[in-house]
Amino acid sequence: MLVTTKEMFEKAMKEKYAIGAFNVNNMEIIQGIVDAAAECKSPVILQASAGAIKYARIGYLMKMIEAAVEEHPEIPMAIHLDHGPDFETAKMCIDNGFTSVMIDGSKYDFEENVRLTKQVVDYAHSKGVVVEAELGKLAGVEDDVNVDAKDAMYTDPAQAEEFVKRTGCDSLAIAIGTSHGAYKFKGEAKLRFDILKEVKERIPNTPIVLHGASTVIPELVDTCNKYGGSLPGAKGVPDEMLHEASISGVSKINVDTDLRLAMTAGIRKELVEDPSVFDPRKYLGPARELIKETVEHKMRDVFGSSNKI
Ligand code: PH4
Ligand code: ZN
Repeated sequence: MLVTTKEMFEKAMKEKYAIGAFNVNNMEIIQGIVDAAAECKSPVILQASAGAIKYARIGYLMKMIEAAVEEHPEIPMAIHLDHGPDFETAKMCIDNGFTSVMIDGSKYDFEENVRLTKQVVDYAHSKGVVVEAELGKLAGVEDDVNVDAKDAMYTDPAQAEEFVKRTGCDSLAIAIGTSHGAYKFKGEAKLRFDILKEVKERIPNTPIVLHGASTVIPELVDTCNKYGGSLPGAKGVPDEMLHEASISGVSKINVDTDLRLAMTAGIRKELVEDPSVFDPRKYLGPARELIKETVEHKMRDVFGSSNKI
């Protein structure tokens, strides 16, 4: 059934687990994710970025998600706008049936982020839709960035408290050292759990969101590389850290890169192993299966959302 993330997060916060939010761009990705959720009996968030909406077109995305909801009526599913860039995009998604939207004002200064977020919150709440906002910078924390600059990127817990109070947002994405993509850390992976703890102390009732949280699963990277890809030095957030986050107050964990890797690994392997293949079902089918296995692993072994419907 289609639900808002509000109901999902209430249960997740009480029972200390996280819900996976997986980026969708086409049918095989949607089916792989939803089949995994059904197998694990897990709630799931399907999220689309502005880029995904431009690529797949909003009508197609909504109809495919509608089909997924019909196929699995027992699974709580939310449809969420990821990184909404402006009020107009958020409004368009709300008007098209999304159950939650993110407004990403993190590129603006604090006051402008508050203003924009509040504008989206007012419209969304009037339509029964919930809002995720972001505070702090998710830019890759590079080795050569000096300590002061690194500290400026992380979310300031006191500001987070003020931000939530002034905007009325329903959940908050924070920066504690993750970043988007396949190259998150140059050296050892490190997340600022101390900042997460302080944020939770200040806003215990606000669900916290972790972006840029793919593991960059080494087996998938190896398969890509083995079959002609080139992803040297790719590195993500280890499963153990994501598990710790999910029992420490993070309620939503975003995953896109691992799905991209699964899809690419599956397609590369099939095409290289049998160069005579030209039926897309022959390589998209195995790729969809690899996405399903990847999502199942996260729900069951890392996020703890299995059997939580
Ligand atoms: N996201 C995914 C953003 C995808 O414009 P676009 O479709 O490329 O945007 O919000 C994440 O937090 C994913 O994190 P990951 O890269 O670690 O999977
Ligand atoms: Zn993100």
